Amino acid sequence: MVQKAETIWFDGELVPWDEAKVHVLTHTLHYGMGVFEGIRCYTCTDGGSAVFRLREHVRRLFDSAKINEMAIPFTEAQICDAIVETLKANRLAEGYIRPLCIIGTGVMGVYPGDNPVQTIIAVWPWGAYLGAEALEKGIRVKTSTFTRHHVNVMMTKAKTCGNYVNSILAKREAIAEGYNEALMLDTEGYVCEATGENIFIVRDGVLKTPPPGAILAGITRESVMLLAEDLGYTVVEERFTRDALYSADEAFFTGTAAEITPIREVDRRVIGAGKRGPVTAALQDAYFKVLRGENPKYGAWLTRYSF
Ligand code: PPE
Repeated sequence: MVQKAETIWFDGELVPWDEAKVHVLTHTLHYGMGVFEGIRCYTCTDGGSAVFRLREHVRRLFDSAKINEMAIPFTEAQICDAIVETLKANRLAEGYIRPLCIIGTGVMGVYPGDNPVQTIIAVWPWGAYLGAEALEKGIRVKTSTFTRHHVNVMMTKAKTCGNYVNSILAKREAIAEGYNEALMLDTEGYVCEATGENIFIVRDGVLKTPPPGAILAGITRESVMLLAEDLGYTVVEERFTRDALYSADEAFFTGTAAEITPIREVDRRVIGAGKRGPVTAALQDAYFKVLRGENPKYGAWLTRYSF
């Protein structure tokens, strides 16, 4: 169960958690055209808290809305401010932030007409996405029978609600078969991403991640690429096949929710030593230092707040 907070920001007002409701004829409920973000905030070592890469996430929310021809009746700056206001109102020092824009009621039918775009911002405490042990021990992954979206079937650069039906199908299948997460291939059979994470492999100290294409270009992915270069690793954006993953020294997923999660097994093949590898561990360490405000080089990635 999601851990309740007190209030949810709803079109400019903070409303009590239990009263943040929409009508059953909300267009998005029927057809899936909505856009959202997932953002995390962390407590900092020197006190207070910080939202990680707030502006980049809010920018992607607006990009997603533009791609889907949804006009958000707020500015990016207003949404950034509203997120901080919601965190403070709920006194949330560390957790997850979920902005969501939906198409409201009005006409029914696929064509959404002039139905209003409604915006909510919910925040709640959320621990490790793939379980407490996952960050340390790694997870077991299975290649999905479901293919990731083709770039001309869904707009893969948009974080659209409906895109996640494909993710849910794959995730349910993986969990039902005893795995923690699904690996999704693109329509040509190359490794693409997971249901809510990007993927990296490491071989001989070189990191590889699929290029922007059918993937959601993750903000964690970009952050990890920069941190890996700081640590002296070469990073290439290049397509690779599942057999390259099977024979990698290390593999890991990145995402706001999943952070940096090691992969210890794929399709019954043990990856590397079958536990978190040294490159993954070094990147986790560098990433958490940034999130906790311990790396001044990336101070601009943090929006500080306290209450
Ligand atoms: N690919 C997909 C499909 C995806 O949903 C995410 C984020 C990523 C890659 C990584 O993107 P970024 O967070 O910018 O590094 N998935 C969000 C939703 C997860 C959920 O279950 O809901 C997240 O991590 O917040």
